[in-house]
Amino acid sequence: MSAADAYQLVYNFMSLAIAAMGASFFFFVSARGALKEGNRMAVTLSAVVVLIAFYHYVRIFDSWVAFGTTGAPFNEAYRYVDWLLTVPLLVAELVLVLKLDKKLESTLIKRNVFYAFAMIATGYVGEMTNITTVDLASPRTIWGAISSVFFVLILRDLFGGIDASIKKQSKDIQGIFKILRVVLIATWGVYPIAYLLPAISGNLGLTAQDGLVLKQVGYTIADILAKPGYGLLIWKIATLKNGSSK
Ligand code: RET
Repeated sequence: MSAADAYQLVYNFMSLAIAAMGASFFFFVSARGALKEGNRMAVTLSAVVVLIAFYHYVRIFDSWVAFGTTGAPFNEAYRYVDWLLTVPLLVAELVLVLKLDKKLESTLIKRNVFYAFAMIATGYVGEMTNITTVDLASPRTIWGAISSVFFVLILRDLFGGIDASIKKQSKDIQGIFKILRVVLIATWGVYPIAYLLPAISGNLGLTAQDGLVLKQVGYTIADILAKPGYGLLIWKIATLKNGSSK
């Protein structure tokens, strides 16, 4: 891929992300009004998440354009600040639609907000180191591994919460929870893989530039699926719960 094509590909995905975040914000804001009070909060959080992401993608896009035109360093920190704010909210919205007992709900939210902060902060330290070869002792690998421990703890807790909730649900809702479980793994799992790409590009027969491009495209697609996409599933669950007594 030429440098110009690579630049354009990332540019187009970032532009798509701005559109997806902005459009889904309007959707979530209008859709929440049709829900009963008790089901509304999760969808409100989706709206907050995509608004935060909309802002950050505007900044990310600007930073990419500056990088492409003046060679100024691309500011990856926007992504990490975005995740620092949105991942705890995404965790909270999932826990809210599980409708667990209040004590378990509050424990799960508090614990996972902490795990999310720790996952992103340690990942950021690793992200700031740039390597283009596999080195198990490199700071990127070590911080990435520490971050992954928190990642596994979050997934374990959320899956445990879904399991505790799913038995009490109607068949329709059970089906969506199953989809949500797959979406959670399939989208959140992209982030650590994208993080690794610059380091393993050489082993995959790719150039360092390919590694960086795939990382940016990977993070961007994952963000579109994990924020608006996931928010739509949460909205669907809230809508179905709205019509049932459970
Ligand atoms: C990092 C560093 C390397 C190890 C792991 C990571 C995980 C990141 C995740 C981010 C999720 C972000 C979401 C954003 C949506 O708004 C930090 C890349 C495990 C899971 C869901």
